[in-house]
Amino acid sequence: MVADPALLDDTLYIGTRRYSSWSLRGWLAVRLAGLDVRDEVIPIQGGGGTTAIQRISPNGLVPYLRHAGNEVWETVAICEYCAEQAPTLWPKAASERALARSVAAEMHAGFRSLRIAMPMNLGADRPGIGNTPEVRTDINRIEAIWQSCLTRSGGPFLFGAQMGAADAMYAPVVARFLSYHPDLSDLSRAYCQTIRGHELLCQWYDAAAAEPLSWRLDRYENIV
Ligand SMILES: N[C@@H](CCC(=O)N[C@@H](CS)C(=O)NCC(=O)O)C(=O)O
Repeated sequence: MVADPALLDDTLYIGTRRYSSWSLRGWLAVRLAGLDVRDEVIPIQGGGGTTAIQRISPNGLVPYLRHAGNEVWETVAICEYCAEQAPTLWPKAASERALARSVAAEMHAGFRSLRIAMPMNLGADRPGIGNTPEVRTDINRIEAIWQSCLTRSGGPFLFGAQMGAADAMYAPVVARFLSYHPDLSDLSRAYCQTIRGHELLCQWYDAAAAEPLSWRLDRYENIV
C-alpha cells in the first residue's frame, strides 16, 4: 500500500503552549520516547472552535501525531503509541504497569471539576480561585493517587527514577497547582517541584513564555 504523502511529514500538532494542557501531555510522551518529529503549534481559540485544527486533526483537537506514516490522536493513544517505541514510558513490572495505565486513564477521563475551574495558564498566579468543594474532591483523589504511587515506587516520579507516561498525564495538573496554589501535602508539593524542574517542563515553559502576545485569549487570561 502506498502511504498518503501527507502522513510522511512527521509532525506533532499542538496548541498554544500557555493553555493547551492536552498538548503538553502528548508532547511529553513524544519527547520522552525520543520520536524524531517536528512540533507545529496552532494557536487555539478554545472551546474546540479552532478551524485550523479542525482542518488537520481527525477529532478536531490537539495533540495530533503523524509519525512514520501513522496518525494518532487522543492523548492516551499517543502515550500508548509512544510506549510502543520506548517501552520505558510504562513501568517494567506488570502490576505497576497496570497501575500506571489506570491512573493515566483516570486522568484522561476525569477530574472535570478541576479542569474547568482551574484552566491551565502557565503565566497565571491565581491563589484561591477555583477553590470549590467539587474541585477539592478532585484534588483529594489526585493527592491519594500521587501518594500511593510515590510511596510504592520511592519516587521522585510516580513510578520511580524516570519521568514516564503517568507523569506526563499529570504534568498539567502540576502546572495548575503551581498557578492556583491549593492546599497540598508536603509530598504533593515535592512532586510538583520534581515535575516543574524536569528539563522537558523547563523547555515547554520557556517556549510558552516566548509565544506571541496576540495568541493570548481573554477567556483564559481573565478568570475571576
Ligand atoms: N480528549 C482529547 C482532548 C484534547 C483537547 O481537548 N484539546 C484541546 C486543547 S487542550 C483542543 O484541541 N482545543 C481546540 C480548540 O479549542 O479549538 C485528548 O485526550 O487529546
